[in-house]
Amino acid sequence: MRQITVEQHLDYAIRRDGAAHLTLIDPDAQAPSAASGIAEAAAKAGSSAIMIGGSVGASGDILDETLHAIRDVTELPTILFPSSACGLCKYADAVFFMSLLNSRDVNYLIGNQVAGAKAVMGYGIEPIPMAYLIVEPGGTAGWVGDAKLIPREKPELAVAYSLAGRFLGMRYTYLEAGSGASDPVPQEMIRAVKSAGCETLVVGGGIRDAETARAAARAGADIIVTGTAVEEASDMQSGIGSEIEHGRESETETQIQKTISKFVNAIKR
Ligand code: 1GP
Repeated sequence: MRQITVEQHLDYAIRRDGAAHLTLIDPDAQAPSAASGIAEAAAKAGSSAIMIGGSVGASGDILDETLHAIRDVTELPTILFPSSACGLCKYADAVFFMSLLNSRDVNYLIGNQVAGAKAVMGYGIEPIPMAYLIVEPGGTAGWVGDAKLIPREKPELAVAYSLAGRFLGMRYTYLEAGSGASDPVPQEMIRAVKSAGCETLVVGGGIRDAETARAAARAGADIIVTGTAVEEASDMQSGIGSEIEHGRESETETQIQKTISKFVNAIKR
């Protein structure tokens, strides 16, 4: 039993370091054994929690098995990042209980939340209320969520959505450019949303290097999410691993860890 909530754990990390890093694992992107390697490296590198989710295929057995594999190797909190009620899992600690406020589809605004609320209660998962906003280019999440993408040059629209979320009781705002986005969320937009009083601002999508992560944190992001960069490091690591077989596993292990460490260190105050 945790002594503090996951939200308190994240608040503490943000207060201590200026910003926190979350490692995103898409259960559909690798085998559970590889996911556990990423989680272990994330813990060693100083990531504050593991986010688990994906736009398609992140549900059922593979989700359960990925959660088990992660929990076997680390005590870092696990936070679900579901694209629908199917992305819920009783083995997680918390869930970003989010509404995609700029969706045109009622299912992403409130339908899935209604479908999943009883499960969240029954499983005893901590819900963290979040306004989820998808910004251009938006990627798969934008397409699946039928988002009316926030134009990159319109920070005032992101501010209006974030304020609306806050007034509805959402303590978190997530500015999402889409996984693997060619352009991350603009700094000006991050600055505007944070200056307007957003309590906890999460930024992700297309953050591939330490400089971009640092710039987002300096602009006002409280939490930086990276998925693709870590996945690529993991793929590279398994490539190296299969070439050299056994023996240098601990050396190759550091590929993922190094990648995550760069983000963690870059965003520290
Ligand atoms: C996607 O914001 C996250 O929901 C992470 O994006 O995969 O581009 O790091 P990346």
